[in-house]
Amino acid sequence: LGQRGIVVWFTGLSGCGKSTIVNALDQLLFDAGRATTVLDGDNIRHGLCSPPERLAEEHSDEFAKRFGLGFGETDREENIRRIGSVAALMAASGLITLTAFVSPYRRDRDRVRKIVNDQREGDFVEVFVDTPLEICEARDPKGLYKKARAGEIKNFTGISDPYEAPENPEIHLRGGDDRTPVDQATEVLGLLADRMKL
Ligand code: GGZ
Repeated sequence: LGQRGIVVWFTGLSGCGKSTIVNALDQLLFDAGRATTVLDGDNIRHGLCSPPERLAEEHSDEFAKRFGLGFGETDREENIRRIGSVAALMAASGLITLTAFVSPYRRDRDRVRKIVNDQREGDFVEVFVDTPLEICEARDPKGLYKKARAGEIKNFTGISDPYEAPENPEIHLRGGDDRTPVDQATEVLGLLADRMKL
């Protein structure tokens, strides 16, 4: 009972603070002696869900076109499907699996919720990092919003692509307020402690 796995699914706009909170939570769980893993764009979109340009370096153009993923609606759907499947496997093997993806489509997130909860009810925890677009855009840590406004990046969530906010997330964090990422991670940890008898 003390070593059960779970999926903690963070969703929110680029620059909302998902990864920072995930990393703070990962550290808190490590300090509590728990086995965790973190899935985010930095590891997943450079491997399991590489873009076509990258796949084309080692595979045929046809292969890269079929299996490479960008940011169109269907590519995001497949991105979340692959990540959800991996997260479910990791949770089943006892890892606390923290994921940080924009995951803008409700239907895609709800499919992962179902897969994980069908495995064991209560194992999917959705955390909505609700930071206003203006704040994300002002932060713009990678300069992506600027490029999106200039039309240099297409399908950019919040600018030229939709974000469907969760209707019933297990946790709703309001980004851009006075709380630190550690405070926010501590709130999530409290819910995990209840669910998992940490
Ligand atoms: C949204 C994009 C885009 C577009 C590149 N739209 O702040 P970041 O840089 O590190 O997080 C964003 C990340 C989104 O990838 P995900 O795998 O999380 O997306 S999804 O769940 O929707 O499949 C951003 C960067 O990649 N990025 N182009 N067009 N974010």
